[in-house]
Amino acid sequence: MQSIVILVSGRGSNMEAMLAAGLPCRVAAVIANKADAKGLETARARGIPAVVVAHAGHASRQSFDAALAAEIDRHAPDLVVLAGFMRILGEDFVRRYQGRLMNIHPSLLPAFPGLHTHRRALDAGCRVHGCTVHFVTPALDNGPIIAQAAVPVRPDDSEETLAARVLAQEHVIYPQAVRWFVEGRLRLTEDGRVRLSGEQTAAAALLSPPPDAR
Ligand code: NHR
Ligand code: GAR
Repeated sequence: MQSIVILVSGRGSNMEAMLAAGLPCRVAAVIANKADAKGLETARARGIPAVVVAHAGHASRQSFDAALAAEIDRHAPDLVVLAGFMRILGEDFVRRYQGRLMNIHPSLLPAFPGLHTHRRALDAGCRVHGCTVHFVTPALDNGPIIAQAAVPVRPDDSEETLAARVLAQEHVIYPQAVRWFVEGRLRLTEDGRVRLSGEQTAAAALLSPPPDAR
C-alpha cells in the first residue's frame, strides 16, 4: 500500500476530508509549518504522527525547505499532499518531489493564482468560481491540472459564503485525486502532462474529470 504525507498550515479541513474518505493508503504523517495549526490536533486524535517544522526559526526559505524535506523523507512517502499549506516552496524542494507533490488551490486556475482568490473572484464579477487540484511545479499555482470543480457565484455572496461553497467541492475532488494517485492510475508524464487511466463515471456537470462511483 502506498503512503502519503499531508502538509497543512491551519484548519486542516481538506486533510480531514482525506482521512474520512477511507483512501487505500497509509497517512504516514501530517506536518505543519506552524505549531498552532489546528490540523495537528485532528491528526493526533486519529493516531497519526503530527510534526511541526516551523518556518519561523529559519533564516532563509532554502533552509526551511531543507528542514521540511528532511522531515518528509523520514517517512518516505509516495505522495506529498499540500492541504491549505501556505508557504511558497523553492525550486530545489519542488524538483525533489516532482510528480509526487500535489496542491489544491481555491480558484479555477489559471484564473487567480496566489492569495485572496475568493475576494478577487467577487471583485472581478465572476459568475462561476471553483477549485483546482494540480501537480506542483516551481512556478506558483501553475502546475498541470488534475481535477477541477466549479460552483456558481451568487449575487448576494460574501467572501465567506463563496469560500464555503468552494470548500465543499474541495472536499470532494481532493480525496478523489489522491485516490487516483495511490491506486496507481494518475501520473505526471515526462512531458509534463497529467495521465489518468481507468474508469470514471458518466459526467457530473461541472466536475472534471467526474469522480468514480463509490
Ligand atoms: N510552491 C510552489 N513552488 N509552487 C506551487 O504551486 C505552490 C507552492 C507552495 C504552496 C499553495 C498555494 C495555493 O494553493 C502552494 C503552491 C502560499 C502562497 C503565499 O503567497 C501562495 C500560494 C500558495 C500558498 N504564501 C506566502 C509566502 O510568503 C505566505 C502567506 C501566509 O503565510 O499567509 O510563502 O494558493
Ligand atoms: C482551502 O480553501 C485551500 O484551498 C486553501 O486554503 C484553505 C485551507 O483550508 N489553500 C490555499 O489558499 C493555499 N494557498 P483547510 O486548512 O481547512 O484545508
